[in-house]
Amino acid sequence: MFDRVHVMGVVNVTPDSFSDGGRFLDQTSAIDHSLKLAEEGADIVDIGGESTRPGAESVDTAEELRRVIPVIEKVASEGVIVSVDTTKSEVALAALEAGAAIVNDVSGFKFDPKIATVAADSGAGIVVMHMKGEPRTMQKDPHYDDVVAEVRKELLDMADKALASGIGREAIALDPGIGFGKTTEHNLQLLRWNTTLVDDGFPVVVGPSRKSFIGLTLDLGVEERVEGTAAVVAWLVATGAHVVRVHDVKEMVRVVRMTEAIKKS
Ligand code: HH2
Repeated sequence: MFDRVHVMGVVNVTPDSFSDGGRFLDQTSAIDHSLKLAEEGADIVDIGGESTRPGAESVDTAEELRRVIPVIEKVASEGVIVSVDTTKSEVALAALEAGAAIVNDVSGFKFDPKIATVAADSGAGIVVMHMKGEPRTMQKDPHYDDVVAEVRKELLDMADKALASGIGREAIALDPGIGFGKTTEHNLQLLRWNTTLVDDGFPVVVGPSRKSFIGLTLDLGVEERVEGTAAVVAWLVATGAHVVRVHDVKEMVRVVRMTEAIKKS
């Protein structure tokens, strides 16, 4: 399916993202950072204009378009593969027209089902991610009887929806949504059983980067989670994930290549 694990670099053109909020809000710094991530080895640069951190308020469509479209246009024109991190079909459509190749929908078509049609009509790749609830409230006591089985089933249902909308099987990737309506233990369980999801035959994208389950496990703040992220990335490569979504691209490309070398030896 993939000859090697792909690294997706994160660029948040937002004032309020949990780890890089406000750093790339102006277009020049967002473009420069995107190109830097590509130079450091990102296979895909994921550009988003709305934070989905727990408790985040939503952003209106016009503002999200204003934040991301000029950045996507420029970065894609430099030959970088761009994904757009959005839950809105209007933003997804404009991003694809501006040169994005992939739509990364953290709501898995739940917030705006028309995203599936936009992806189908364009032939773009689509990442469907699992989220329980919505960002404003998702971390208020999330409950599962069996987190691995439930997330897997919901992801396969979303994949069925994507296929029914006319999206090609090869264009669909699944993401368990680390930190989206999950406790630390839920996140650790999903990672522990990553092979279960990988076995379903769709590419698997996972975004553990700097997230609070790492902070809670190691008792570290958001600026000090790079080693914890590295451990998760190594585990994901070892257990068969296809794409890792990370902020620290230079470091994680090295972790990915090293772990792959062991795996392939
Ligand atoms: N996590 C975040 C955002 N988008 N997309 C996918 N496919 N998988 C993820 O795990 C994922 C995602 C949250 O991280 P970040 O973009 O750094 O923060 P924020 O939502 O605050 O902008």
